Amino acid sequence: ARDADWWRGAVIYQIYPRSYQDQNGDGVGDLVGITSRLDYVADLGVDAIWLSPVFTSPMKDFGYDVSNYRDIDPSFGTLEDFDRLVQKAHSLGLKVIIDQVISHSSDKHAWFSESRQSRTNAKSDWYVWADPKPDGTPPNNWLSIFGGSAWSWDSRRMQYYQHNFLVSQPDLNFHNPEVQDAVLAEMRFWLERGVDGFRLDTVNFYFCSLGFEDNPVVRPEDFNASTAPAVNPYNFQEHIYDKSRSENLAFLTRLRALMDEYPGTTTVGEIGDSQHQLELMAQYTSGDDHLHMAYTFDYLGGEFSADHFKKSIAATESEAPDGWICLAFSNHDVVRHVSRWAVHGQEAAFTRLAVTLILAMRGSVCLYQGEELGLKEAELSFADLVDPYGIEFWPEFKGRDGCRTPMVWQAHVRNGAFSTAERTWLPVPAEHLTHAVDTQHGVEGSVLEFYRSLLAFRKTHPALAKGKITLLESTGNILAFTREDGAERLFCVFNMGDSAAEFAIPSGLEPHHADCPGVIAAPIDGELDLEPFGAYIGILS
Ligand code: TEU
Repeated sequence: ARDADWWRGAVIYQIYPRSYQDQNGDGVGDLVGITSRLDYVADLGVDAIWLSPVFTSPMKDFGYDVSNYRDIDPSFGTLEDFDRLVQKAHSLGLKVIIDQVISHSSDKHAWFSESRQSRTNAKSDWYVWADPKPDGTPPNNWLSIFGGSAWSWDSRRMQYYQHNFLVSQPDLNFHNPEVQDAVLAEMRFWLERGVDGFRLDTVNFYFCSLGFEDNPVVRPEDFNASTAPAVNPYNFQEHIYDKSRSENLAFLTRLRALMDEYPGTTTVGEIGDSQHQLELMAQYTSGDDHLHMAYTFDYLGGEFSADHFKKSIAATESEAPDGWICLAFSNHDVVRHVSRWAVHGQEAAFTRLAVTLILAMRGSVCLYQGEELGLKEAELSFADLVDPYGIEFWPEFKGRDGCRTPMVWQAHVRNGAFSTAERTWLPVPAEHLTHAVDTQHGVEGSVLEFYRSLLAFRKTHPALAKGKITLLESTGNILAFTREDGAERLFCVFNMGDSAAEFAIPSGLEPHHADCPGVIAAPIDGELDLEPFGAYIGILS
């Protein structure tokens, strides 16, 4: 029987296709390569994979600029390769979530080629076009996240088009119902092919204000975007007109109706670059007529401290008690969490604590390829960079290449056995080779085996996946909560600091040993002594 709710509390493993496994030797990962590694993925004990985009693309933003939503980019393979990947995944019990980048397309998409021909053609209104100001300058002060104005001049239409990211990523006009119909039809194409869901890129960017009002300019100290670098002028605007419009809810209802035609499928929306990310998450995941899940940059950008996590958990539970958050500490857009939350000399303990924590919090979980090996951010030189975002803001912001380097499978094989090519699209860091899969597989005490045993532990404790979360009072570096569903109640305590700490167990609670991997602490006289970055998970009767 199909469990239509499989996504609640599911663990999703994100694969960045350019960097997982190259099978044809061109230095770029591909679908056949990924398929050959799915046994490894299934063996980890995750429920699903999320594939970053594999569609036809000029690769200006490495796949997040799609020029044909219905085909596979030749560098990744063919539609047949895709079908075989899905088949293999399903045979291993893995769901397949693909990335849909519909807020914008590539400027090489046929829709945009047509739209830019004239102001009167059938698709003239498919993108966000606007007249210049009388002096010829852009319609307003909106900025692109990747640098410069959000407007580019088109000399044929004698108008500007809007783009939130690269000049080559023109923004689709969702106010036009034909555009909504068109993107939903593209999604149906993949549902018919058997995918289990979509990760929706920049789901809060679909609608901008067609009044084209200037965004308010704010002082640097008043704006606190979680991930955009401080050197980026985008940080010094309050983005109230260029995205996150309320019209989006009605569109998400249409999208959900499509998903509901394919029972057992799911959606996870990415809510980025917003000061109101929690409110948006609450709205977008409310009821059963919007998204199934969403993630924000709260844990991808915020600090690693008990205070921050307490606040975020409390806010999520009060703002979006029914919403299903998708938790992630790392992905293809941010510095790998072991490096981002720099923990001098205690990486081993930190890595274990972080995954124990994320697998204990309420939500579904995205793990990012390589974190199960304990990989740190790759240190690259400017000459190595390919990410336009990093190239633009170097050296204050080093971009996203450092988290996108190839997966390392074998320590003593060229390119870590990722590829036989002379040169790979991003270098394989020598430091990563010492963490390669073959150095950890089956090795007791390795990070990889720790992830595996913890994922197995989670499977046998349904309260961790689907239970309600209740914060317990704590001070200092301690974060404590219970997880509870009908059948069981768990008691979870985390020392998020790099020195030992103690926690007095609230009276009335008597936790018992739960056999959670990595837990060495045991309550003595109502007190828990936790090592630096130590965790405790026990069963309450
Ligand atoms: O990211 C959207 C987004 O919010 C980014 O600005 C994010 O904050 C930034 O990359 C963090 O460093 C999505 C994709 O995940 C990203 O890879 C794409 O480049 C972007 O959309 C444009 O499609």
